[in-house]
Amino acid sequence: MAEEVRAGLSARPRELPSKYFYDERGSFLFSEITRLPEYYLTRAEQALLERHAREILALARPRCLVELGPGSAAKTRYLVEAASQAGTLELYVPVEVSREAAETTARTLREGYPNLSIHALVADFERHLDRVPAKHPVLVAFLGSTIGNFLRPRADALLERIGALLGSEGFLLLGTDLVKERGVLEAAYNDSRGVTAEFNRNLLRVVNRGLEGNFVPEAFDHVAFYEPSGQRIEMHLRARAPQRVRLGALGLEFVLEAGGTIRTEVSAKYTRSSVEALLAGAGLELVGWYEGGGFALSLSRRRGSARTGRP
Ligand code: AVJ
Repeated sequence: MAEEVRAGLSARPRELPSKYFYDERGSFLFSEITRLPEYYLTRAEQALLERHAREILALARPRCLVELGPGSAAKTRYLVEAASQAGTLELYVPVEVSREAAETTARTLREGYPNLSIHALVADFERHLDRVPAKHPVLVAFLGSTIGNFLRPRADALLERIGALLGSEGFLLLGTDLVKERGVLEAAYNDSRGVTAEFNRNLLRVVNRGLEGNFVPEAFDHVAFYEPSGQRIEMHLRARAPQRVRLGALGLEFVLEAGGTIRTEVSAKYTRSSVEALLAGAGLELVGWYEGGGFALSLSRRRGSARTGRP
């Protein structure tokens, strides 16, 4: 965290890594976000999983399901349920930065599926995918449009590592939010109850705690807007008044001028062709596309993969 925060705050625009939103309070706030009327993403993806999980699992027939950043296991259930119907699944590996979230996910699934082996991996999936104890064939689930948090070329590098994990037999199930009317996108990140604003400010609390910081979260405004040229939502925090920021653990001190901003998240929006291009850049090819409610699931595998993908 120290090195990422130091690098982010010296960059322009100033940035903080969005993976640190999710401490206990942040995870709670995010689960509140998923229930907001404006935040359609989670409901849309769940509906797609409900409708298509069986077909997807019948194609992929994995022995091992690896889920990157599952958070709460709400969506995982559809996959595990469908996989146990396909009769192939032996091992579930949630990969989570947050130990609490990893353990909660593992516990929830252990109750429902006593015969499934679960190996929770507390790790940053951008760095430690090589630690995944995969049994092949594997299905990697990367849901929630979390891929959208990574700007290119970071997204490309991540997908390449996922491709390596898939090997010649594996499949990737990727959730991506779709480009749509600006008003709909911006409302999803500017909810009327201000939950997203609190979620955004929570990042400063996490950084304060981790790095002996003195950010005053209440002194920042939440700013979220669609950036059409990059096809992405950006979230920023904007200082209402000048602040002298100190991060004790970094020996870092700087002045944030009034109106100065820190970018806390990018959330890319896609089209079918931009998803295909992103996958192709990592040597992956699309084998299934499921779209609805402004969201899409794509199933892909390595180009020239050994398996036909037939049930
Ligand atoms: C969980 C990262 C996909 O980008 O939409 C929700 C997080 N940020 N509201 C997203 C989020 C603001 C979310 N992801």
